[in-house]
Amino acid sequence: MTKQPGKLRTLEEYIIQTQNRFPGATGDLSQLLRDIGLASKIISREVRKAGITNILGADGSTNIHGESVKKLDIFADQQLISALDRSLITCMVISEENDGVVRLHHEGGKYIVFLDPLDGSSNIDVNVSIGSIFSIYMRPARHDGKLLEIDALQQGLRQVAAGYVLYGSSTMMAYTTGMGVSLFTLDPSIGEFILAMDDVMLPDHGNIYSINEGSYNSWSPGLKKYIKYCQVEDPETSRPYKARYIGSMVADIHRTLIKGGIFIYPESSRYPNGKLRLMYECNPLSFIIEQAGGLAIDGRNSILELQPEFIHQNTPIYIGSKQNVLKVQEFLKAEAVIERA
Ligand code: P6P
Repeated sequence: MTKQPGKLRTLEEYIIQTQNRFPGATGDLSQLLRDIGLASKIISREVRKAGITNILGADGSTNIHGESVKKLDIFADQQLISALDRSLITCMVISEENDGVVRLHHEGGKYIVFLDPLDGSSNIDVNVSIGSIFSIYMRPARHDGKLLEIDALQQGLRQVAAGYVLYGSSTMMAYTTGMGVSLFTLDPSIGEFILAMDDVMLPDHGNIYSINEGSYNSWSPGLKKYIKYCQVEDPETSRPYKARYIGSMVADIHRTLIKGGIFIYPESSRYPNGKLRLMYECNPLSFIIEQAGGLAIDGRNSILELQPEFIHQNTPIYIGSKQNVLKVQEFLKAEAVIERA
C-alpha cells in the first residue's frame, strides 16, 4: 500500500533524512540527487514557458539516432551536465544528446550518470508531457585509476539510484536508491519538491495496456495474440482493457506506476532491437517499476540483467504490473514453442 506522508517534507529534507539511516553514508549520493533536483527545477521553468519564448522547434541538429533535436533538449542536457559537473562527484556522463561519453572536469568523481535529458521531446510542440530520466552507477575501481568508456557498461542491477522528472500538469520527480520509490511534486510557489508518496507500490494487476498499435503488422504472433486477449470482454479479469498511449515514455511509465497495467515497446521491422535505449530509458525506469513491485523484461530476460555492449544500445521492453508482464511473457513463450515445433 502506498503511504501518504504526514508533515510537509521537501526533497532536500527527505534526502538528508534517508541518508542519516546509513551511518557510513558520505553524503555524495545525496548531493548528486540534489544537483539533479536543482537542474530539473530550471528545466521545468523553461518547459513551462516554452510556448511563450521561441525556444520551441528544432534547432536544425540531429542526435546520434538521427532524430531532430529540439532546443529544449539541448537546454536540458546542458543544465543537467553542468549541475553534475559543479559538485565534483560525477566523473562521466552519457546522454542521449551526446554521441560519446562526456568526461567531467573532476575525473576522480565516484559516480557515472546516464541521462535522457528530455525524453518524449517530439511532444514538446503539442504540449504533451515530457520528462528527464537519470541512472546512476558507481565508477569501478581500477589499479591505475584510469576511467574508461567500458566502465559505464554495467548491468541495470548495479544502479545505485535512478529516477525521472515528469513535466506534466504538475512537475513530479520519482526516484529510488534501492529502498523503495518516493514521489515528489514541485510546488512552484516555493520552488521546492514536496514529498507526495513514499514507498510507492504499483497494483499487482492493471487493466491498461500501452503500445503503439500503428506497428501492429510488424509484431510477433505472440504479441498480436496477447493484445487481442486484452481486448476480449471478460469481467473476471477486468477485460477488455483500456488502451492508453501517450508516446512519451516517462508519462506512460508514470501512469503505469500509479494505476498499474503494462507498457510495451517491442522489436519490430523498423526497430529490430526495439526503439528505446537500455542505459538511459529502460534500465532506470525498470529499476523504479521493480522497486515498486512490478516487472520489466525484454520479452525473455529481465531488463536489469542485460549486459550492455555499447552505451546507446536499444532493447525491446515489456514493463508494468507483475501479473500483466507474466501474462504477456506466457504468450511470447507459447509462440516460441510453436516456432520451434
Ligand atoms: P513511437 C519518444 O521519442 C520516445 O523515445 C519515448 O519517450 C516514447 O515512448 C517512444 O519514443 C514513442 O515512440 O514510435 O511510438 O512514436
